[in-house]
Amino acid sequence: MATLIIGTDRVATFATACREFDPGHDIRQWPDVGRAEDIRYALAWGPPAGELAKLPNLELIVSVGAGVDHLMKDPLLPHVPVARFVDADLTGRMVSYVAANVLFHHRRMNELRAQQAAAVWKYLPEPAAHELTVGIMGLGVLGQACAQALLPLGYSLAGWSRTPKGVPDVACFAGAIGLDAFLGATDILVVLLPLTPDTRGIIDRKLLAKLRRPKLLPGPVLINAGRGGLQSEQDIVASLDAGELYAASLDVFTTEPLPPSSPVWGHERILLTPHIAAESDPRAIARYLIAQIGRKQCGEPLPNLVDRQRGY
Ligand code: NDP
Ligand code: OXD
Repeated sequence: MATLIIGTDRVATFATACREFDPGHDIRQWPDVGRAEDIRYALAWGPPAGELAKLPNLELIVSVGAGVDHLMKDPLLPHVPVARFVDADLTGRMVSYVAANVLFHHRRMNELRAQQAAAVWKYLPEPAAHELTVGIMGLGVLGQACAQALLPLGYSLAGWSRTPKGVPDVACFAGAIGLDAFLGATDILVVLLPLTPDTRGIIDRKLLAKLRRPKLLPGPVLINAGRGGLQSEQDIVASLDAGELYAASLDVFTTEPLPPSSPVWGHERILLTPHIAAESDPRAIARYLIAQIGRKQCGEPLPNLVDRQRGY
C-alpha cells in the first residue's frame, strides 16, 4: 500500500516531509511509480493528464492546493474521492496577503513610493477604512477568513458566493442575481473564487466598470489571489489605463509563469506576485495527507471533498 506524489515541482520536498512525519509510509515519487498496483493514494498538483488513470487501485487523491482546477482539467481523472487542501497555515498566509494588499492600495503606497523616487513631498488624500467596502468574491474558507481579519481594521465588508450565506458583519450577496448589487457596493474587490466552467473569465472590463468609485481614492481596486483563468489581463490593463480602475494586485495569471511579453510586468499600477499568496507548507501537507489517509483506512468521513459536478 503506497502513496504517489505527482505533478508538483516540489515532489522531493513533500516526499521528505511525509517520510519524516510517518517513517513507515511507503512514499513513491513520480515518475518512479514502481508497481502501479501498489498505489492507493496520490498527492497531486497538476499531474500530467492520464497519469492518475494508470493506477488501478487508487482510492483517494489529495490536492496539494486549496484549488483543484489543476486536477479537474484531466479528462481521465479517476472517479475516486478528491480532497482539497484546507489548513490553518495556508489560510493564515492568504489572510496576510489579502490584508497587506488591501492596506497597500488603501494607503496609496504605490504612489507614495513613486513620490519618494522623485523626491516629491506631497499630501495624498485617503479615505478612512470605514469609508471603504472590501468586497470578497468567494465567501468560502479563505474568503471568510479574510473578512474576519479585515473587520478589526475598520473596513466595511461585502461578500459574494454561489449559494446564499449569512456571515456576521458582512453584507452577503449570492448568485448571478446578486452580482451587480455586490459590485456596486464594492470599492476594493478581492477575488478568492475557484476556477470552474462557471467562473472562468468572470473578471473582465465590463465587470470592473460596475465597481463603486471610492471617496478620496482615484478609483476602485482589484486584488486577485484566486486563479488567473478568472481574469482577462488585457481587460485589467485597459481598465487601469482608462482610469476605470485605480490599481491592482495580481498573484495569479492565465499563463504561469507570466510570459515576458505581458504588459502586466511593467504596469506601474499593478503589484505583481508570482503565485505566492498562500503557499502549501510541506509539513502541513504531510500532516494533512497522512490524516486523510488514516480516515480513509478507518472508513471515517473525509473532510473537504470536492464536488465533481460543481468543480470545486
Ligand atoms: P472554497 O471552496 O472554500 O470557497 C469557494 C467560494 O467560491 C465559495 O464561497 C463558493 O460559493 C464560491 N463560488 C464558487 N463558484 C461560484 C460561482 N459560480 N459564483 C459565485 N460564487 C462561487 O475555496 P477556498 O476559499 O478554500 O479557496 C478559494 C480559491 O482560492 C481556490 O479555489 C484557489 O483557486 C485559490 N487559492 C489561491 C492560492 C494562491 O496562492 N494564490 C492559495 C490557495 C487558494 P458557495 O459558498 O456558495 O459554495
Ligand atoms: C492553492 C494554490 O490552490 O496555492 O492552494 O494556488
